[in-house]
Amino acid sequence: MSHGAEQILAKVKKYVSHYKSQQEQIIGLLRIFDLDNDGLISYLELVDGVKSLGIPAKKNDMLELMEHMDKDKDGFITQIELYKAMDLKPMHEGYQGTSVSIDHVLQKLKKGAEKYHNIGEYVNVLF
Ligand SMILES: [Ca+2]
Ligand SMILES: [Ca+2]
Repeated sequence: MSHGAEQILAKVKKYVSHYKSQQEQIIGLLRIFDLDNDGLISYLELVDGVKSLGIPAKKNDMLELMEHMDKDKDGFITQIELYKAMDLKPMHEGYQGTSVSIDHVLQKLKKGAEKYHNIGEYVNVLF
């Protein structure tokens, strides 16, 4: 990324850095940028958002920033792409993954336990 595009991104990051959680930062960004509320940030929304924050930006830098943020090049910045661009980890992904897998394991344990006659036999299967 060019220096200009990096500067714009750094200023956007700084603008939301007062939010406590990463999720709030992303929601804050969507409030600024996602003007039509479809959950995606288009190039025009990105340009308008940067303007509305009073960040001076050249067209080339904006195009480069869009290129950088729109990882799959579909013309829109999704929330996941936003997390990546802001160097944030999508917490909900990891969180859901963990809770789902624990549930899954518990379910498996319950189902499995019925099949075996004693705990020793069951533990042998598990480990
Ligand atoms: Ca939008
Ligand atoms: Ca995209």
